[in-house]
Amino acid sequence: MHRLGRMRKDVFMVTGFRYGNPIETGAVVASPVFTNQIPAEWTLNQEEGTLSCTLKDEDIVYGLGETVRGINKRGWLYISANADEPFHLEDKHSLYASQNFLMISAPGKGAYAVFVDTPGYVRFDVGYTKGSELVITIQEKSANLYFFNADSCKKIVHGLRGLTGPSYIPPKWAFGYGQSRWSYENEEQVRKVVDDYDAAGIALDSVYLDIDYMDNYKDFTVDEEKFPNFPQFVEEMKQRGIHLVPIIDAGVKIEEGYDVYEEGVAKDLFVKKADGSNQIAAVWPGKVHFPDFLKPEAREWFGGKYKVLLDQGIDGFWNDMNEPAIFYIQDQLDDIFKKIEDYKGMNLDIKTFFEFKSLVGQMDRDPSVYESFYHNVNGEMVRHDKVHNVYGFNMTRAAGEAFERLSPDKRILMFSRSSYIGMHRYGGLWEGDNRSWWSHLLLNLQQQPALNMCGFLYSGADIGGFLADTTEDLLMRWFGVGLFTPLMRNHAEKDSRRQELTAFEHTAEFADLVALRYSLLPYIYSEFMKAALHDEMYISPLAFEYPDDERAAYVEDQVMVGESLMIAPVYTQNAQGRYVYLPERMKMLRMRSPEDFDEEIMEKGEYYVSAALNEVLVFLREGHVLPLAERADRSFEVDYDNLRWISFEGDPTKYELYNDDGETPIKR
Ligand code: MIG
Repeated sequence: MHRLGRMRKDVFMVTGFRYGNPIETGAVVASPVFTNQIPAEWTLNQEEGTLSCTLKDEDIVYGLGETVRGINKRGWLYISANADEPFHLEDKHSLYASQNFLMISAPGKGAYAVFVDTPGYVRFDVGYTKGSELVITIQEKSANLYFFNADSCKKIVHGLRGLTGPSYIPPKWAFGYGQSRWSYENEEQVRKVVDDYDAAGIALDSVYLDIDYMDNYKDFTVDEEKFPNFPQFVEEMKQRGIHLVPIIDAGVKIEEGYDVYEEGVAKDLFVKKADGSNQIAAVWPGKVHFPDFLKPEAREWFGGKYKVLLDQGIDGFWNDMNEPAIFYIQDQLDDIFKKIEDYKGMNLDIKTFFEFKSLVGQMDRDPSVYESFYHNVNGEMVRHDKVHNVYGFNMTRAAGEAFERLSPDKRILMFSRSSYIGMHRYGGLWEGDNRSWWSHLLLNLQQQPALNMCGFLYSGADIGGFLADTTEDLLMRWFGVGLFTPLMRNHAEKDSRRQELTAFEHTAEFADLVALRYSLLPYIYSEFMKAALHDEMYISPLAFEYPDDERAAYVEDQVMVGESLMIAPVYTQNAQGRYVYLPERMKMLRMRSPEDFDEEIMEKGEYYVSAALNEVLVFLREGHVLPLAERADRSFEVDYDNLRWISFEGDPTKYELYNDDGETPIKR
């Protein structure tokens, strides 16, 4: 057991091309060579703002981070325009994030890739208009274009990380199981969650506080009626080994006497309208101002505010609503009220009825409001839509930079909803408001490798689904993925059925599955840390490990986890098992708990494999090992001195087991 140094080989096969006059995003930390040439595979039409290439039939397009559809992105139009989008449906073009990196590769061939670094909107037509054409349209006709070329996808991923910097590393406790709900309303309710988990023997490391912990949705406040002595309550939880993780929203409530509002106004740190006044928008608390996170002074100031909660014992946060999500802006609302007047007394007919209805009905999540406010970028007023996709990144950067000052000796958990490449240095992300749908279990699996490519190693989706009522079988099957995502959090919406593991019939089976997570922790943490320290991936597509295997290249429902494992979750309701492709000889582990699993050696090939509801399918590669710890109730109790090694002709003494105190920040 030892600590790893950072083995940074600055061998990224990248060339830069400055197209137009791009606004810097802060994504890139290295200084690659800029040339005035576009690589042969690509065509840049500077007048049109398009970058295109031809796709061969066998080409696979990887990347684009948190987007809809499969691991292979071919056949759809993806638009980088960060959106508060609670319907993660196949027909959507945008979700919360912009990760403008994609990579093209065919089985047995090398790979080439591009990172389109621009804070504005970008369209990725990946064979959507014409099957054999990839056309990237850059709205602002300006971007730093970074081109990669290598003999493997893995090398390009390594290169992208070299360019954009190392991935965020959370504290070790953030790899434990977390329970969340919108919202646990007060001390009693939080205490009850922990009591219930303890009584049921289900391991737990964290409980999340959603917006209702705040005093009237004011950032960096705590409602004193619900939490009369917050520091003491945080301490009580800490004594029980539980971390409380409060949410922070992007909007700052407009209220006289509220220090964050008053300071932001006094120091001139909010976004502006064209006339230079602070823009008035609305979210949970009603009217808010949005901090201008693109301004370094605003980042420093807002980041400093996390101290209010750090000082009360908090050591983790999640940043929400930072696309930014907006209910309405004041000018738009005034305009709507005016227009409503015009409809008074009218015979609302086929045309006017629907116009009238949409006046209010389509007020929120209206992207045109992004054209009505301004940032200060190096002294220049820049309209929001031109820098839209880096807003959430900079909110999280504000926090990450502040933690380096405020908590130099202790890692702080941070993950965000909105993101852009570069944010991966400051925090992880969760995949937003998914649903209790079987298709979203699969989507969770498919988003993980794409996020890993872009540097977002610490990530995961709301296990069991956020919106809609979950079912016990869906929640249990979700562990087939959730057991392996670095962020393992069960989160659900206010009005949905209770989704705590203690709310269901088969609590003991859930307890066993969570126990399995804790016994896998030495492996998960080792593999995550190696990926973070060496600029590699923790979860990857099969094709990255088996580049010559034509069958593996098109597998959409199995992924590699670390160096030893392949996972194949069951993601359809009422299934008794599933088909699995083994790209090599493997040892199948059908796992029910840390102590209870079957092992079976299987040759390379296609199989139908049965899996009961409480069984997770894990495949151990030949020549590899898997360490398993004994059960633990909290991550800090995991005993590294008593590991049991499952081996498939591997050598445990050769396995690079990584461990550390889980807390000290890692300097890279
Ligand atoms: O749009 O804070 O994605 O996790 O529970 C709802 C309430 C606002 C969205 C987040 C979700 C969170 C919820 N928030």
